[in-house]
Amino acid sequence: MGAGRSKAVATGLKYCTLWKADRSPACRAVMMVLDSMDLNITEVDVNLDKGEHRAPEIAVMNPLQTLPILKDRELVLHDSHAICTYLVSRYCSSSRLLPQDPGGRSVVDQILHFNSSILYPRFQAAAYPILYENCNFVLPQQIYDIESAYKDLESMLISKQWFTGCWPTLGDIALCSTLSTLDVLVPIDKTSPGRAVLISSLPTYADRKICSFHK
Ligand SMILES: N[C@@H](CCC(=O)N[C@@H](CS)C(=O)NCC(=O)O)C(=O)O
Repeated sequence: MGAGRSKAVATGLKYCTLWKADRSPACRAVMMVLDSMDLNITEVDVNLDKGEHRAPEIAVMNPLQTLPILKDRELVLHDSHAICTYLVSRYCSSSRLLPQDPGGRSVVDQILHFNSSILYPRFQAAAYPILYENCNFVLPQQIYDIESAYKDLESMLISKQWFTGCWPTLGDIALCSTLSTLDVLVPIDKTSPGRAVLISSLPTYADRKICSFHK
């Protein structure tokens, strides 16, 4: 596992370690949040294809045997949404990524729940047969479900540039990370104006950044 390939920069958060796989949208969301706060932590690459996430030292931290996993001193978290909200609440002085007022916070939570309960499971239903069952195409039901999620997202963006309002927040990062992988599985039609807005909000994985959020 990652020990040999881990990146120990640890400028700001020297007690934090993230176990991650770059192909995972959940992991990339955490990495984008870190980037957007200009924070570095120790990153450990875990190879999902080799089943490294099921190794005993991982299972002891996360009984669900999924990535990402964040450890900050004695605290261990294993859900990307919880990790992102923790990192921002703990280490970000600005409230732009995660508003502190109850109304603004609820709007972000609402989007995070949409990602966690609707979009991410649809990504998994489409990707897992390809990743783990030798299937080499996305099944018709999964295409239908993902297309219908695209329609819902398009509606959520009417008269808004970002899912949570006037600027991008944690909710946008989580959705955009999932969407960037979904777009590979079921391409988003770039010719429709609503879909063009959707695609324009996608991050380029190359630099893991959507934009500078915290300023
Ligand atoms: N709700 C979790 C989902 C985490 C998850 O399912 N991660 C996937 C990678 S995208 C995983 O580790 N899967 C284990 C596997 O493929 O066996 C989160 O947001 O962190």
